[in-house]
Amino acid sequence: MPTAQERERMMNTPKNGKRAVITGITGQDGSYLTDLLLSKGYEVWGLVRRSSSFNTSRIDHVYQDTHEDDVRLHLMYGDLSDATSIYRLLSEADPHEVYNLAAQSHVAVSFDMAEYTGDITGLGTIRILDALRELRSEARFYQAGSSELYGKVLETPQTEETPFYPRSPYAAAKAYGFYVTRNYREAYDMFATNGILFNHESPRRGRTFVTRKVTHATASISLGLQDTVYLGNLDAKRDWGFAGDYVEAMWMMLQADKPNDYVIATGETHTVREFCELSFAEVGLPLRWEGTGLDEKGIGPNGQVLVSIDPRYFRPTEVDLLLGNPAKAERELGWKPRTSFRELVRMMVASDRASLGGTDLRRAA
Ligand code: NDP
Ligand code: GDR
Repeated sequence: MPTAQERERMMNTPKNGKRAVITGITGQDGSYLTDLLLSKGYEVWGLVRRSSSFNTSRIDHVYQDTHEDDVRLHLMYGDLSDATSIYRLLSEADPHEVYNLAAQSHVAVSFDMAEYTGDITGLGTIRILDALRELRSEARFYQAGSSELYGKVLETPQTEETPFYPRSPYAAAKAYGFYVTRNYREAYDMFATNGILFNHESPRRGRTFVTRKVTHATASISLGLQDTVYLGNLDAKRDWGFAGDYVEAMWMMLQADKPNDYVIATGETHTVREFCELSFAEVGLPLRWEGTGLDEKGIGPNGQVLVSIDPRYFRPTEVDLLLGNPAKAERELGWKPRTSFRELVRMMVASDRASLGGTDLRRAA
């Protein structure tokens, strides 16, 4: 989370007269984008789902009571399944920019909730585009596309020209969102842009995604609170970047002269196994691997089993390898990733250790 000083700076930047709507504001990316836009002087309007428990922890540090003066962050209840709530938010906020980040974003869950994923992750996009059209809004629109679109990859590295081959209900729904965004750009001359973002992680990543699951388990095991973490496919390769860098790319895409589609990636790929190795090494527990297939284990220095396989985490169809080429984004937007893979793992482990009451081992050393 930002320091008190950073928050102070963020909330006290003079307004720049621009309003942005963010769907998915309570998620990982929504929270980083909110920090970024507030620090640039935007007024931010977020769509929040009703939940029986609080679901705003990632944006609590910038929450403002509506009774305060000069409120910069407005939250409205709504849901991407509910066109009326989307329309109401857009008409009230009258935004200059709209970032559609809301989604049922978990690939494995999309196999269990395929229809729901299609409704939110796919149709949710058209509900926003249609509301903008009805309102005759001139807002610039960002659609959160995904490297999952490439699925069973047809070339490596993947670029904006690489054909799609979705491998899950989630990816198929994102393909719909991608194509309607492009279609509304062409049909109605809307400023509608697709970001094709490769995996990006952070201390605010949901704990059921593999990186955070591993860094949280690393912290927990290092503090004696857990023995083993159970994972699925250790051989999957991903191009992992830092979410804080990636939300800057989203903003840059909407400042461009023309709408377009951009790959945002680091240009490096690593296996889940390598991620585990770096993560456990951070807390002084170097891993060695023993066994194969379902019997493979990650063993710690004293022979303890730190990583084990649970086939429950295998997917009916897997995406084996993702590696993006962000050259177009660098050339046209001037965007480049700033955080290395090692720095990302280190940041996540340190944050998880701190949240569990442990010290930062590097500082202590
Ligand atoms: P998260 O899962 O962290 O956040 C998803 C957000 O969507 C949450 O705010 C969630 O609300 C909200 N949401 C879910 N369902 C609905 C609904 N029915 N109506 C309204 N809001 C809903 O995702 P990320 O922040 O990681 O990702 C942001 C977007 O980028 C997503 O669209 C994702 O698919 C896409 N993406 C992400 C990548 C990544 O590596 N992180 C890579 C490429 C694309 P709540 O908090 O209440 O659950
Ligand atoms: P992904 O992210 O499916 O790429 O989607 P996730 O972290 O869930 O999986 C990455 C890879 O790790 C393998 N894996 C496991 N995954 C999870 N969740 N849990 C495990 O225990 C585990 N063990 C191994 C997976 O099989 C997979 O190969 C993320 C989401 O943010 C999407 O919304 C986004 O579009 C894509 O990234 C780009």
